[in-house]
Amino acid sequence: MSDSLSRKLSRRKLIVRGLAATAGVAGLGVAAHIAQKYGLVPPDHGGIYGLGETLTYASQRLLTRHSMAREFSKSQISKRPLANEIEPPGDEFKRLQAGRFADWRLYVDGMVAHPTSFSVDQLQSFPSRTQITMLQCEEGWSYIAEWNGVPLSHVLDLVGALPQARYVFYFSIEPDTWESIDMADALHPQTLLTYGMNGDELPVGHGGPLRLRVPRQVGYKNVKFINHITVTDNLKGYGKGLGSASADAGYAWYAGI
Ligand SMILES: Nc1nc2c(c(=O)[nH]1)N[C@H]1C(S)=C(S)[C@@H](COP(=O)(O)O)O[C@H]1N2
Ligand SMILES: [Mo]
Repeated sequence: MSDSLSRKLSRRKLIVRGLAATAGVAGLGVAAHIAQKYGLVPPDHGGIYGLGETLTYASQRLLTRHSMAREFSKSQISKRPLANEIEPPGDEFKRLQAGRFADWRLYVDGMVAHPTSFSVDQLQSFPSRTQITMLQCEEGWSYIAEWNGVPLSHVLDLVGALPQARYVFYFSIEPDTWESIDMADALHPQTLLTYGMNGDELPVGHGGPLRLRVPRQVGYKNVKFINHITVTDNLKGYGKGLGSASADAGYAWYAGI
């Protein structure tokens, strides 16, 4: 087991213990039952740590459904933000980059009234939000930056996401890189389709031209080079059906902080 995974597991044990204590006489089984009843069961609950996953997700959702990720002041912006060193993703990306991303398209489909594709210019013409938040990698490091983009909720409104929708999948142009979030996070005001960072355009190293910033979840949920979004009512149909490439690889689908 990797260090970060064992660290996560011990943190999870603490949370479970906390919720068990809170549950008191009711006990864990009842807490899990309540979680199930109110739709607070994450898609990857079936594994060895299933009960822990459920209780982490359920307790976070009950306690923080409406809470905001912490925002920082300008003076707290990291001087040299740490970029995860990843290769720019292939020839198609390089071609689009050579054209200054004029031909980049974000396709939005699935359970929406009007499937639509957007250019980066179009996204930039929509009402924007600027926020200074922390990006935290599950490996333990973090940095603070100012992010600028259009709230995902605005784009979901434009395409007419249907009321039955429960999840939003987002895909990178990078192969096998995709995640999903539930509607509580998709419609959250701090969840942004980001095209700007620290007063400049979003550097390719940090996911330019378009990245989904979900500051209420850890680094790997913040996928770079987004070119496709699908709205659904279930998490099946991609990979092992656990809702994200990282869940397929053994990480938590819900990675709230
Ligand atoms: N497309 C893509 N997005 C990605 C990754 C990646 O490898 N490819 N790594 C993730 C992980 S694990 C982290 S911690 C953050 C790192 O973001 P940064 O490079 O801005 O520090 O990006 C996330 N988004
Ligand atoms: Mo990460």
